[in-house]
Amino acid sequence: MVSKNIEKALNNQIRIEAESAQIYLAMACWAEVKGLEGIAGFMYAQSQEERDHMLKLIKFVNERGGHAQISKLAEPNVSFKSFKEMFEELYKHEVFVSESINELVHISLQEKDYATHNFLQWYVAEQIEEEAMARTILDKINLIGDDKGGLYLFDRDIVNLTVNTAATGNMP
Ligand code: OFO
Repeated sequence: MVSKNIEKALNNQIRIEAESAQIYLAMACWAEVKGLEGIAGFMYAQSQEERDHMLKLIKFVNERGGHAQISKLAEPNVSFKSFKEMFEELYKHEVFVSESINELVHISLQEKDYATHNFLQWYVAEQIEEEAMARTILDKINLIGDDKGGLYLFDRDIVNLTVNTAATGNMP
């Protein structure tokens, strides 16, 4: 059984994961209309992963005697100055999500809710992976600079990153 306090904190995380899915969906659309198909594919996959993160939390809350709340979401940013700026936003957002997961872990320990604490370890590991991936992408973007040929190759190669993350099994 989850306490009211834990239920509220988990529901807040459900909203954050849902907003993450929307944020990356908007990024996918921006890239797609710009003809950056590889980047769009990557963002669509990221968005789907976030939806899976949300669903995994929803199931957990409902199974533990709570009631998962589907709430109103903040509108995502729909346009970007550059694809670099877009990936910087993705990285910043992932850092924010990690902080939010850390806070959840902290609350679960305070409440001695070891089941929730154990459940959250999957998210802790996932965030390490996502932050590392975002940093790797930003490093590559900084290498490319303004080189159009570099952008072409980046857009082509990011597909492999999408495949790799899908293969590591992020499904709930
Ligand atoms: Fe990328 O954040 Fe979910 O957990």
